[in-house]
Amino acid sequence: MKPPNHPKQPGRSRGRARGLAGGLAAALAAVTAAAVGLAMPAQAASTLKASAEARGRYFGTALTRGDLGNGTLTNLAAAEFDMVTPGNEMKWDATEPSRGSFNFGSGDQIVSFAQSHGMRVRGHTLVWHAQLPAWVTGVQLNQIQSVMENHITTEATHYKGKVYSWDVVNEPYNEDGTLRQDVFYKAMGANYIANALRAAHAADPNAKLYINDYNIEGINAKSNALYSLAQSLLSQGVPLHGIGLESHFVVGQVPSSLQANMQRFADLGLDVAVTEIDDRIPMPADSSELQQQGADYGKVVNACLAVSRCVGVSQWGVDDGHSWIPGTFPGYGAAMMWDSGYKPKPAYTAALNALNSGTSSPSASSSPSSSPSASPSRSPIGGACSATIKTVNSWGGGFQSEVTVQAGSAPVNGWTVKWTWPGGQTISSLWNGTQSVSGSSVTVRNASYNGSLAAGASATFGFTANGSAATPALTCASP
Ligand code: 9MR
Repeated sequence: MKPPNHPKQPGRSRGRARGLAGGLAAALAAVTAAAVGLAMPAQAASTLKASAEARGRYFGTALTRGDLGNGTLTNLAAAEFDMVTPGNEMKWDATEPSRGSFNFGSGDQIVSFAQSHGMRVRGHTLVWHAQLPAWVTGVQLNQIQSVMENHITTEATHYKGKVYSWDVVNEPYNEDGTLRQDVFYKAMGANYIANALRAAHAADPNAKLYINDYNIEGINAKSNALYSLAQSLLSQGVPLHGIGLESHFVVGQVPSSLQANMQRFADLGLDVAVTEIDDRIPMPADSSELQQQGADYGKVVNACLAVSRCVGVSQWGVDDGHSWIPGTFPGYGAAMMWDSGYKPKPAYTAALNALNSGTSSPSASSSPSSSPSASPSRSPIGGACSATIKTVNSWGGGFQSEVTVQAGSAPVNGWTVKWTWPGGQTISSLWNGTQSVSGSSVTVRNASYNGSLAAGASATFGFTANGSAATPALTCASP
């Protein structure tokens, strides 16, 4: 199936990620939050979904039915994401391949995967010029409205109560802000959009109804046209609830007006969501481009966090090995937060740090220390704190761990966790704490925002490391 034409954006830049040391960045974020009265997350977390939930957001991914057969990919998706968009399975060609004959089998499989992992679903998509079976364009124009409404009603009724939202109308605009002259427009003019939204609302009154498009992330002719349409639809009482910003970016080219653009739609009373983010890099990607990609992801997450009606961010896929980008943009790739070996990239750490601290700067720095320690697995019962470690992901040559620090029977104000690596492991990136390393000994202290724990309360920090996954004995102390 031919993908939509996403014009390549010229003039890519090769910037560098911001280089604030993590402790300083976290401290600045905390001070800024305190100064303006913003709430910091009650507890910074170590997965995208937990960190997003702590900020009242979701973090999603797109999955196809083919992906469901890949255990590594689905385990990672279930660990990190709490929202799923079916990549292809709810599109018209999949659900009504011939007139009046509906097939929801593949979409249902995505829904049941999501439900069994506590994830919600963004329905995608009811009306779109692409992945539209040929029979639709063969229908007489005076029958298109009833064909469209029947499709919407049948599909949205089938998934009633099972989807959080619907991309009711997908990619309706040309780049110059005119509406595409597709079969729906030819039959109904611009009214097809209101008709589609009304039909979807009648079928599933609780689903959030979206118009979704690409190249509308910044303020430009296309987003201006959508903004005018949204104003007009709302003034007519049409059930439009949100705007989906697909966000298929080129590295270094996240528009500077992203947040302002989100905010103007939010100010109309609409939700906004980043629905399909990826950030493609000319291949081969070098390390400065991967750092810039991290800055890009951080910028997008921070924009979403800054706009209270931005409900969440979804990446279009999980790892570089399954992304649509190389097939559609030859010469580009590496657009995801995980590489093709499922190893998290700087973009993952940047997104997580942005969620946890309001900054996309890295939160860890390595510096030598001379305080190796003994390693009982826990402090004594009733002691200041205890710490436990688990492996949350691993790949060839590396792994990701989460450490939970729990206060004992009294509150703690500051904590220090120490361990010794058994087999030459080295931390590559750490969040929600500050580390110092001496040979095989690691010391991690709390970040500025997660050191104070009530009796029995816990905080987590996480890291990625090189080497074989290991769960060394930890000590925890409160200074
Ligand atoms: O990821 C989808 C890919 O498998 C399909 O071949 C392609 C066909 O159009 O659609 C892709 O998903 C698109 C999404 O539905 C709408 N926005 C752009 C996405 C990437 O092309």
